[in-house]
Amino acid sequence: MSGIEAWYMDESEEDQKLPHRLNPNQPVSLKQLEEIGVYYWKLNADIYENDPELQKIREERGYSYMDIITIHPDRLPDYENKVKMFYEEHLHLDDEIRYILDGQSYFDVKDKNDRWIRIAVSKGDLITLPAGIYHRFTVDESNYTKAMRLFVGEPVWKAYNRPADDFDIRKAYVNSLKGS
Ligand code: KMT
Repeated sequence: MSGIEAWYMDESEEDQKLPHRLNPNQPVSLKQLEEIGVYYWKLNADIYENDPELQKIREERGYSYMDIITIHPDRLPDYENKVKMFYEEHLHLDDEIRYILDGQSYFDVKDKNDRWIRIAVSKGDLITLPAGIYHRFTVDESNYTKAMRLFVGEPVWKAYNRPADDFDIRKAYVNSLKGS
């Protein structure tokens, strides 16, 4: 498949790890994601340790830092609490850049009208979320994702839970959507 799949979420309070599709499904295209500043590349995760394509993206975009996180009950201390924490609606002062090396999970982002879009990511997906966008993350029922975390310079992981509307980065992000 070329590309990731995204859809508008239902409002149900069911388990966050479920797909939460509307019925009928309401798909969201890559173009719609780009309009809110979300970008995507498909890479070959089998060769991530020595991949010229990944290297090129990192050089062009200045992604000098990287580490690898394995999100799995046996690999991540305090797993269930972390899974809950990642699912709080929040923003960061910098772009969030994740390259999925194995497994699958969901990134949820808010659209211009404050509706949740769910983005299903799996092995080979590199996704960037812009600084200032409200978003959250969850594993699916497989409870397993291995991801490379990329960053421009020294990483700053701090998350600001909503409401964070007064941050300059939030205002700049909202402004960037105007007219599009
Ligand atoms: C983080 O910073 O650890 C996360 O964003 C969790 C999801 S990484 C696939």
